[in-house]
Amino acid sequence: MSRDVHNPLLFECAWEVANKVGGIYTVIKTKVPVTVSEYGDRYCLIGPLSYKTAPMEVEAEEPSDPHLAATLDAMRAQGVKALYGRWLIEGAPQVLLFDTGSMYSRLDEWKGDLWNLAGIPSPPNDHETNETIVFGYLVAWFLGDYVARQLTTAVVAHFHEWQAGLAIPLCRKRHIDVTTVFTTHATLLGRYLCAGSVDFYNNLQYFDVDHEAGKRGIYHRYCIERSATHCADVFTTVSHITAYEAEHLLKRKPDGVVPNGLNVVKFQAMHEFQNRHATSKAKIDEFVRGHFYGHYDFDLDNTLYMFTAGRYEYRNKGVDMFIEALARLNYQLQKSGSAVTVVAFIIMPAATHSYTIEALKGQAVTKQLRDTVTEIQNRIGARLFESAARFHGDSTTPLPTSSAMLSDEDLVLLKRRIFALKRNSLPPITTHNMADDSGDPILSQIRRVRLFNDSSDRVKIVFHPDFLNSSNPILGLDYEEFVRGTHLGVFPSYYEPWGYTPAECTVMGIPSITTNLSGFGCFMSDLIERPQDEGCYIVDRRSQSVEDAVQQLANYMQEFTSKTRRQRINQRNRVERLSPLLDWKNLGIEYSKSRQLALRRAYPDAFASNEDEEEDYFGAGERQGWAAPSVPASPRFRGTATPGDMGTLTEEMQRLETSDYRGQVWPGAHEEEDSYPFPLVM
Ligand code: G6P
Ligand code: 1S3
Repeated sequence: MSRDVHNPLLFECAWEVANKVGGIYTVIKTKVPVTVSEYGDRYCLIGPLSYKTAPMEVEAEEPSDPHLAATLDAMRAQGVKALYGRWLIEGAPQVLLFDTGSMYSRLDEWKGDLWNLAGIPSPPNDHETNETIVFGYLVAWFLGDYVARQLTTAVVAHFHEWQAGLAIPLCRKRHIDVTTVFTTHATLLGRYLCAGSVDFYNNLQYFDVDHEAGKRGIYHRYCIERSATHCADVFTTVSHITAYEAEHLLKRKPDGVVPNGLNVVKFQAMHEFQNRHATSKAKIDEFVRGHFYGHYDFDLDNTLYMFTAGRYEYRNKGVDMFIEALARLNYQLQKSGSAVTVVAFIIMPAATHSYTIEALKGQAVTKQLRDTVTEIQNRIGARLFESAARFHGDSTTPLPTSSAMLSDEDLVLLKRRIFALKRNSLPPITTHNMADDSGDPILSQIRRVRLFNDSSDRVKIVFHPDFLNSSNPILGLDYEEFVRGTHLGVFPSYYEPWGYTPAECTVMGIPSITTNLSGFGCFMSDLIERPQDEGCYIVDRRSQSVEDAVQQLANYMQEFTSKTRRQRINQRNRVERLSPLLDWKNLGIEYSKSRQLALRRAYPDAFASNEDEEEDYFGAGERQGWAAPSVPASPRFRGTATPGDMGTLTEEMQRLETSDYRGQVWPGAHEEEDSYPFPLVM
């Protein structure tokens, strides 16, 4: 019996469904509204059941699809615990979460099966791999049972990253009638190799992958990743740079690139995002006054907030380069006698014990001072009013004088608060007690470049080794609110398949610096002629030395500090105009294409009589809702490029050679212009 391929069902499976760990959560969550608008209730996400977060994220309900209900009943009868319901996010999609813990009793059996079926080994004490195996077997079980009951409609099963990808080889080996898509957001080996001291990009094609994986103790994980890659009907990744990496490290050329988008929210009032910048900045000002108490000798009106943020991958996320460039910026600002102060924040979760006493004290003493000033202000107000109200117009009721308004008691109280601000030490670099203070790479580098928050330093540093949260007693802002209040995001990554942090800055109208080794950086420079003119600076970490790249970063930052407020406001407007480039409403089409390709590969006969329709589907006419940012001061786009053009998701890609990745000139690849099927500048 043939299945309906025109209204397929979609199961999208990831370890981060309703379970926030990192960037994949953002991909899935922000993409839901466009996927729901395409699939409605034919869409269901599958993830692991975390009893800690699921109650907040998911509302349980009964499945309306009788086949799905029957499948779950059958699985539950064998001891599987699962939660089915609605994920409480925009789009409210159906979600199915499996409790891996409920099936650990079968772990050994499944490990044996995996070895017999695919020759994939699994060492005993790797918890992450055990989770991956149990989860993969549960998902394959579910899909196999489901399509044995539901026989009329084609099923697309889309998997993200190796941790959710094990079901793919199982589906293939068991001939489960679904079509599969595998999207990788990085490669295991790439991440490991880059974190070491390897010249990664110049040697990509020469690595002995099995040997390298074995050396790092990740051979079994690598096997899972590689088998998911090879068994999927369609293989995609998030950027051209990672496509190139995947081709060499996973040995399959991706069918296409599916750039990550965001759910761009447009405010009613055009300048609302500027107002939000000012409001959030005022909250950061408040923190800074407290943190630098006793050394608050700089002008907040002439202070710029720069930051970097992300998972703590010191070298991969370019924190090494950021700190070195800050030291150079400090020197340049001191030498030029600049009145500007830069406060650079590093927001990266690390192992900590608690907040430092100093950090808490800073906020406490400034709060006390503020409360006292407010009390005195109220008393002065009352005295002032009283005295003014008593005026009769003769000399017995003199006009109020300023000296009579501040009482001796108030003055004493005020002095006590002021003296409490005295401090013998410099403002601390970090807000927390670090578990490994002496060995921490970020702190070590800060010590090496001697950025100690001295009064003479024009660049101050605050290392906040934890996620931000509005209920945080020290820096009480949510991440989004914090970003809005800053002036510049700095993300000089060495390994960054996409990089949501600069993308998030862009949609909030905050300029950022990234590199041409990040998927996002490459994406922007592929689309825009002079990204730096649009507040999207890209450091060249590919073709110049580390020394030159650091200097370029320091120069970009210094150039930024020389802007006037008016110039910064204009630049924020320009940055914010780039948001449509990153909107899922425009980028979601690449995911649609990948699913179509998967269906065509799995069910070629169903499409044979309908070729015209397919041609049209992949044609330019399908770019939904794409509108280039409007005049005035629109960025100059490269030719007719649109996000749709960025995608390369065609069968054609499989026939192309290594050198064909957009915008890349890689060692060993053909370097002649002619070898590019997609000209860099159209
Ligand atoms: C926004 C607000 C302005 C404010 C400005 C500060 O544009 O609408 O009222 O003056 O931010 O910009 P700055 O770059 O100095 O933080
Ligand atoms: C990965 O998360 P990461 O920070 O480990 O996936 C993200 C989503 O695709 C991507 O933005 C990031 O570059 C990758 O590295």
